[in-house]
Amino acid sequence: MVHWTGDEKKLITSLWAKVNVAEIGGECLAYLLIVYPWTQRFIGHFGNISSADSILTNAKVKERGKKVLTSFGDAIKNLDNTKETFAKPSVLHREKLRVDPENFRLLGDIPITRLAAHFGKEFTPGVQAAYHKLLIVVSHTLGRQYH
Ligand code: HEG
Repeated sequence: MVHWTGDEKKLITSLWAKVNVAEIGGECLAYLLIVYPWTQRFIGHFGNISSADSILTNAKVKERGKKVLTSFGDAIKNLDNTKETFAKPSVLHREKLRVDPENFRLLGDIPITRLAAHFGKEFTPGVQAAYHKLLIVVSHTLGRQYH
């Protein structure tokens, strides 16, 4: 099981309190769909996603992205038990959605780039390292029901 120091917990939760989940969530999912276009096959009826611009402004992309980032927030509320937070979503992604867990890792790297863009110098190497660790834990935990 992963161990979080008190310092890491503090760094993560104090930045998270300032994160606009809807805005950054929408950006993260849009990035995933633009940078790794094969992930578009999972999203079905989203209307116009024919260009980077249309993806970045698509209301359904924003809505779904918010959902995913909200679940990161749930993990942050319960850092010592991410297993519990992602037990059901893990089964859902494997059995119903059939998402290759490699994709979780791809999505995991993107929030780092968006948080850096939004928070600039406030996203210090210490905060970034704590978030990087969190994202690896999230993608690992979400992939747990695959093994
Ligand atoms: Mg997944 C639904 C979390 C990556 C495809 N994803 C969801 C839901 C959550 C979630 C919480 C909603 C479940 C529900 O409504 O009960 N997803 C989640 C996380 C990550 C992730 C935390 C991050 C690593 N998802 C991910 C990736 C893909 C994907 C990489 C595809 C490439 N997710 C996916 C699809 C749905 C969800 C197709 C169904 C959404 C729906 O039908 O509303």
